[in-house]
Amino acid sequence: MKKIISLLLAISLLVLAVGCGGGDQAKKDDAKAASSGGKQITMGFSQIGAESEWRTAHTESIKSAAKAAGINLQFSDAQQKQENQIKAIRSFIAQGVDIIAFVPIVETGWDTVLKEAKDAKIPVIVVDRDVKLSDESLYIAKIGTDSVAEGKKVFNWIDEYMKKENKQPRSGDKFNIVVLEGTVGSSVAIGRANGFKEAMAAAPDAAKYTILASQTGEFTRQKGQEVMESFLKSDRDKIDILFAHNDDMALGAIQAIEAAGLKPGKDITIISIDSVKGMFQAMIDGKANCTVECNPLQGDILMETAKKILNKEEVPKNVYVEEGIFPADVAAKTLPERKY
Ligand code: GYE
Repeated sequence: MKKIISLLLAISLLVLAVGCGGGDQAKKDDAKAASSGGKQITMGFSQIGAESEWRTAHTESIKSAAKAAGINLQFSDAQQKQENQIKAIRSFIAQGVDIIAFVPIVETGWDTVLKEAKDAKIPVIVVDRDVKLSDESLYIAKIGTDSVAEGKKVFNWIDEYMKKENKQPRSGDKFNIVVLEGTVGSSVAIGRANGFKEAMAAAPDAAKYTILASQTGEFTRQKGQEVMESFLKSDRDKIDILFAHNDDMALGAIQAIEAAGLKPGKDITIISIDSVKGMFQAMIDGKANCTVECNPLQGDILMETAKKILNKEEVPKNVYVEEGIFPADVAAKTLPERKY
């Protein structure tokens, strides 16, 4: 099923790319397509904030895609607070926008406000993260990434790498893992943690690994550094592996590891998720080992989906964007091709 959706996505992105390649005429056509019944489409979009390099790329993708599609975007930044997102969605409803899209900072607590949107007959698209609702019909479509799959990829890569490099635990007989988690209650932090643990439990050599400590670093560089400092204070000579739920926290942690007199990427194997340019540079510098891709370029598919919904066309309930994995040995070759 996922393969089919990926294929459909690839086809629609291709169609989009072709559609955008025709210069002025293509732009005029897009603008025409973006108006329903002669009126320009207005989309209310609630973003969660600007906590990471990934988020900056995500916001940029949404804004430029809206422009290219001729959609009037009402953009609101919630500064990491769910209550601000709920306020923004209420104000979009009061304004009577044509469609609402939002990134749910946490999984739960959306039923009431989404019911208000439904009552006002405004369709809702969930972007990037997942929601847990009592009634799935409160949103039309979800566009984003598969965080459970990302967490699994992280563990499986670690297991393969430790064997390939013939790594030995720094103390005792098990590899000690520390985890920097994302925002508490967010679907991505929950999914990445669960995917990682599931893959670990299913591995034939599961007994070789143990999670020594796991704490939130709130997806920021600063908090990642602080929490890693505290991990190192108690377990400096035990930690073998760091799994950070995003690259920014890994980059903060690298500073803490160096300050503790250890070699990031060597004494401690480091893997995180996102694949932003900063992490590629850290890998080129020999300070990190791998990044699992999480694709923030969701703008075009979001605008395309919004137009289809307003044209009363069928859209898939869940669209996952395609994602890769980049170990350090491909970093130098891959960095010039990276778009974020
Ligand atoms: O991994 C992280 C960001 O929701 C997938 O949020 C997104 C995550 C991303 O701040 O860097």
